[in-house]
Amino acid sequence: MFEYAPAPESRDVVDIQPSYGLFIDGEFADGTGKSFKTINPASEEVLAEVATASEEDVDRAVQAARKAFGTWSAMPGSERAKYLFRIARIIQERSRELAVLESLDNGKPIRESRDVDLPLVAAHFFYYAGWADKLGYAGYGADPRPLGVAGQVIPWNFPLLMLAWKIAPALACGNTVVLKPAETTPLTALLFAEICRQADLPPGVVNIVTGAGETGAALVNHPDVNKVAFTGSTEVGRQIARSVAGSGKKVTLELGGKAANIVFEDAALDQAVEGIVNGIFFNQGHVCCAGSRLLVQESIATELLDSLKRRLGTLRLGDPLDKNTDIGAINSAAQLAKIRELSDAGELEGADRWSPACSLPDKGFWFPPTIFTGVAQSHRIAREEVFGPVLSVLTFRTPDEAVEKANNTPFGLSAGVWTEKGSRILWMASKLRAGVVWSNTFNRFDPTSPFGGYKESGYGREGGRHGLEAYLDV
Ligand code: TXE
Repeated sequence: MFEYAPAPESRDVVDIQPSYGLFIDGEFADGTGKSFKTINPASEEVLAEVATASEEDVDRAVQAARKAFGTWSAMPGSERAKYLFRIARIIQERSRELAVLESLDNGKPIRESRDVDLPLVAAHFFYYAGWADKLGYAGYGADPRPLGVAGQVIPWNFPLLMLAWKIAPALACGNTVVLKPAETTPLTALLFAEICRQADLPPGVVNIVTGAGETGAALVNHPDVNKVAFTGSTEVGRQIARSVAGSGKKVTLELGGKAANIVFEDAALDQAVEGIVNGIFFNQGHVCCAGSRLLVQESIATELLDSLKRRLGTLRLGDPLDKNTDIGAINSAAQLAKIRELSDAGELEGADRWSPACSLPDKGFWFPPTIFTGVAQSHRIAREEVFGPVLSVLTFRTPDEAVEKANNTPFGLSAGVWTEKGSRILWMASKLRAGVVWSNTFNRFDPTSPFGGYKESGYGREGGRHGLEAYLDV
């Protein structure tokens, strides 16, 4: 029997200041510009006022990173590793505080920030710390060189984890960093800045500039930035690719997705149901590799959908700090509006909408777990990234048809295959145009595995040995 942990987690474990400045050259400093409010999406309560970095602030941060680059890149890899190991250990020690802050600022269930995000964040720092003194053995020649200053722009769905994916490999390779967190989730990046100080990381090696798209644009377009790493919308990814074209900057882009989770009639159905739920409802569906299209073999469609609906009826939506919560708050009013708009379009285009009986809190941004059946490939909910707890169900008869439908998308980030047949798994994996293919599981991550997409899902790989390539001149 499943035993529930006592609920809820206390928010008193975090000390949120009323206002935050920028982290430049090892110090928290006031910006020269304006400020913005970051709110708790589950209650709409203002958590803090955060500085908006102007172009001038971004310039100061880039200059600090440039100044630090000389010493940091010249330091033996074994020394850089010590700092990264230290950061990883402090993250573990302060993981409860980080997890609570992440759930407050993002809206994700504490069970996810505590049990998924934070362990992975620490694991990425440990993993890349291990590479820092072995770069000569990474297969890129004896003496691969760091690129210089990395300008990194990250989204709000996994604020700390995206920070770890970006900062850990950059520092291990000897680069210095200016990172801009998303405007709706800046707080854990600022707590991470404090951790850098606690770890005695030399000033300027990591700089954090907060703000919205203008701050991000000032960073990626700064002439003294050598490498741009971006995770976010395909639209902004395109803009960035255009604006840095011809500048000599190296670029990696991790953009949207519209993954197919493909269930064959011989699959273990109970496991598949859990995988479908995890695939689309984990983190409220705010996941670039979310299994947002369920492709189910026609012969088992009714049985699978019945059991999926029964399972959805047991999901608990509510307070992100409650340890029993499965589905937290939608990250922002803007994202909620987008989810509503696409779901309404699904109904208008003729798909059937279903959600379990579920009452939504009065305050905050919420959307119930939702399934659309009778979805055609031409429907917007089958083509566009909803980035919310919305599953579109399509059916297929043959493996060829499954492949054709799965690949019929402008994206190519991930896919899932559920079958007991090993040969079919291998055949499907060879046909699917997706950077990651999971089989009989979904949404599994590991720092040793490269992650990234085909087509409009972007280019470059993060994670694993391949993740080093993005930060080295080889
Ligand atoms: O993304 P943006 P938004 C998708 C998802 C979502 C949609 C919109 O479908 O519904 O994008 O989300 C910074 N130059 N993904 O509006 O705007 C911005 O400040 C430089 C998928 O939040 O791309 C933030 O830090 N930076 C995705 C980051 O880009 C700019 C994760 C992402 O914001 C900028 C998030 C500019 N011109 C959304 N404009 C994934 N791949 O996981 C904005 N930013």
